[in-house]
Amino acid sequence: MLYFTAIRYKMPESDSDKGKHQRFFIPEPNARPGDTPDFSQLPISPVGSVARPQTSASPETLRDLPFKLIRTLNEDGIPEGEWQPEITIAVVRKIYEYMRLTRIFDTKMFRVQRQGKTSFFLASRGEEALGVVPSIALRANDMCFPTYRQVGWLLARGYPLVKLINQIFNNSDDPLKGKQLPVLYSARDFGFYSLSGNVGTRFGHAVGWAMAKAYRNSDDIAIGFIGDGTTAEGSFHEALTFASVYKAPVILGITNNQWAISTFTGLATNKDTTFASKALSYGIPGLRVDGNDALAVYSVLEWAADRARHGHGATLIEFFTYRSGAHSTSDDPERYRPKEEALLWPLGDPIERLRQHLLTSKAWSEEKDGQLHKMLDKQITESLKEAERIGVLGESKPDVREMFEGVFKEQDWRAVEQLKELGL
Ligand SMILES: Cc1ncc(C[n+]2csc(CCOP(=O)(O)OP(=O)(O)O)c2C)c(N)n1
Ligand SMILES: [Mg+2]
Repeated sequence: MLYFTAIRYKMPESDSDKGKHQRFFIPEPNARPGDTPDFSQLPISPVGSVARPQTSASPETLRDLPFKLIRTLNEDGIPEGEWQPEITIAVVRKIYEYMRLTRIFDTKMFRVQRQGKTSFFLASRGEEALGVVPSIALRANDMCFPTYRQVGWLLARGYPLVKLINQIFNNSDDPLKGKQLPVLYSARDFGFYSLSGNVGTRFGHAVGWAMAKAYRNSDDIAIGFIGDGTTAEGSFHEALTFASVYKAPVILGITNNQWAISTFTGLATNKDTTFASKALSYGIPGLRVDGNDALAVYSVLEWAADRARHGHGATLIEFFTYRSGAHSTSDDPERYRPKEEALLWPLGDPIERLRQHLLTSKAWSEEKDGQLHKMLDKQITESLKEAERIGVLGESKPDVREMFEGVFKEQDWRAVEQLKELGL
């Protein structure tokens, strides 16, 4: 067993260094279970304080942006500053509805896993804006290369709930025929590229897809996502090299939710910088945005999409947020972070903040809010019942023959042999 402790390395001593030693450094989060959470050192800019450059601005003029935080909604839910998006109240309401739908869906499906009806589930609690807002801000022909925490994209584009649940149950109507885990969705017609259990693969695929579109003179763009922890993988840097060298029309989003299962952001990047600042060495713009402020998220996406569609290339965006639930149904965050950390996150809850905005802008009421909740809850309960009638985990499954279909254009010899072994 390997123990990481502070190991002392004896360094060559100059006169002034006598007695000093270099210590092997292991980063540690500010607070562990039982400690009081401390967010005082987070680099958070005041609401509305960041200037919005022209979308045609050259990257050299944008070098301070990765160290600021773009925010629009103030404490009263009123937007401030240059990054307020041009958006109608009907679109804001739509964003809000789908964020609420995502939260209810996640909560119910998490419970369903505890009831043994599926093997695994993973929720996007606290990050609902990052699935729903891009889905609405980008066009139907654009393509999202998502992480597993962005089911909101599919919900906002009207992907049938029953189909999602059939996949989660891996029953006979699973649209992916048991080839994928629950939550690893794939829906090309909804602009949602296949998820993969191997984290970090999305960026390279997004850049390649975007390059192919540019090659064909299309103005479709790609958006790819990666988690904070996964930026420590080499594939992140390879994708950025291609994106910047070929000016790929792509938005590259880092979902910085502060945690990578049980490891904190300080293990993926030096605490004295930001994830967005990695853009600087690639010569592309890097933005940091409050991921719990749906209007700010919409605004930066519009900015980056406009650049990509007009030949100005890729933008790296750090969505600064907090994973307020467990990583997945297999995780217990109370073992590695203070229980109350999520509640004390200084940028609040994305759904509550948008609700407050709608209420203060008089475009919404408590009464309508209550009706909406009931309607969404009913929609999910009914879809759940319909999928349960087909069968939950183990009660029903896709035909084994389907496992061999739709993978290779021409059947692979191994699959042919396995089919024979099965007598099919
Ligand atoms: C290539 C690879 N390495 C490790 C894992 C195991 N794993 C799954 S999720 C995860 C943490 C990812 O954290 P982060 O990138 O911050 O994304 P988040 O879940 O916080 O959105 C790890 C290590 C994996 N699925 N794939
Ligand atoms: Mg993370």
